Amino acid sequence: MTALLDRPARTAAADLTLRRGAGRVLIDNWAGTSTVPSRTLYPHQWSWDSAFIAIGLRHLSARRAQRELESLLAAQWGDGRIPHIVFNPAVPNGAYFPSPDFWRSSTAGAGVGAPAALETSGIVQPPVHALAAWLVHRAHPAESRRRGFLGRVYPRLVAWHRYLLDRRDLGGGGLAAVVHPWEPGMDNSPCWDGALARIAPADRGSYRRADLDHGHPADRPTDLDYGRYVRLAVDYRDAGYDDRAAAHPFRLEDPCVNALLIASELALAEIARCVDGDAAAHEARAARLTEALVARLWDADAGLFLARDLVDDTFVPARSVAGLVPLLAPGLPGDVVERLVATLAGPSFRATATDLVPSYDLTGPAFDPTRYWRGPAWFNTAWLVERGLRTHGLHARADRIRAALLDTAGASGFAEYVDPTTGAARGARSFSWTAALALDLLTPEETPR
Ligand code: 2M8
Repeated sequence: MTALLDRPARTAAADLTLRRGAGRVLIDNWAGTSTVPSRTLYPHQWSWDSAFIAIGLRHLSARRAQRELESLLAAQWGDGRIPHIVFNPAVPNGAYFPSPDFWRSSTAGAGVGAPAALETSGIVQPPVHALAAWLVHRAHPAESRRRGFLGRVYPRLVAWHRYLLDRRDLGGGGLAAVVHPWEPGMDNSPCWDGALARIAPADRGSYRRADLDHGHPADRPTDLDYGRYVRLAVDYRDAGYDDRAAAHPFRLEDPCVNALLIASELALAEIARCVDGDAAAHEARAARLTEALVARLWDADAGLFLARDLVDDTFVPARSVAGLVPLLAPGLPGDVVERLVATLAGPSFRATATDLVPSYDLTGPAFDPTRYWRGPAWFNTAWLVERGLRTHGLHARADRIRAALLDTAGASGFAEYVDPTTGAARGARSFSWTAALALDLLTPEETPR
């Protein structure tokens, strides 16, 4: 019998303890208008973290969940981009690198509409925000209507998607591209190794890493990779963060980013129905994106979606959890769904000891159970795969991931990520999205997820 079937059923008492613990993490990490991912490692506001956090916060306080998203959207640039970090001016410069004086958004990004009154990074993260806004609304529609929440966020979310589909369709095939490994959120994934190898690293003496003050060097990206991250960010900044001018020597289409865009376009369709927007246009866009995703990123031999490197127009062979996230798209062809489910249940992605989904192929040549996004299991991707399985009515499989996520979130002290082969906690503890997404899965929804 497999570990999947052996997992003991959760008790009401265990759920209550977990709910209290998750709530405590979110309260402790609240910084006044938004939530930090971690008090130690990430002391500012991160874009896709805030979206996941709002999805959990909605069960504690609808008002606070709305503010989480509103504070992020207040940092939106004139060209529609939502920056991946919004800096808290009260936090000392050296607490996180790259810091505001590195990105210089208010001056370097002025030409493309960076806000003048606050500092942000210049790159983006995956578009989970419209999905989060819709879920936040649905938790408390009356409170949402009273505050005019959807009416205020809708135009900003539309502008955000327009940025991704206009300025970032760098391959011309109707998908959004990422231009830095931090953009897809899976920073150190083996998926970026080939494309990063072409980038000359910045001089090691030109910056100081702050992540190693809190994170273990064996878990975090190497110095060589960090140098390349810095080089890409400096060159983008020096091109004024203008996608029409930047060379973008690192440019790829990522399946997770585009799957989230599809899910968020469908959420925008729901929001549009509440605010007199054009729901049909959002649905049509989601359908076109789904077609493009399958046409450009599906690889039947690999059994999952792959990233496409736009520099040489080739598939990236590395198999990562990003390739399973398109389960979120309800319009996927049936045979694609079947293959994804088989891949998920096979030796590459079924970590039998934990039932969690590793970030990278367990049997792949670059697998490392502890190093950042090169194998560890993360809770946000487990939540996305769980939701994707439910999208296709695969509730029994989703239930297993749900139980694994809840058990491991609690046992690991709401770790940032875990070793998928043992469940051992890695990275930061009391990590916000781990707490938020556990809280979300503890709370039944009125309609199936
Ligand atoms: C990690 O990324 C940051 C850079 O954005 C870092 O390594 O310093 C990633 O796990 C990313 O997905 C996440 O949003 C961020 C904050 O939790 O940390």
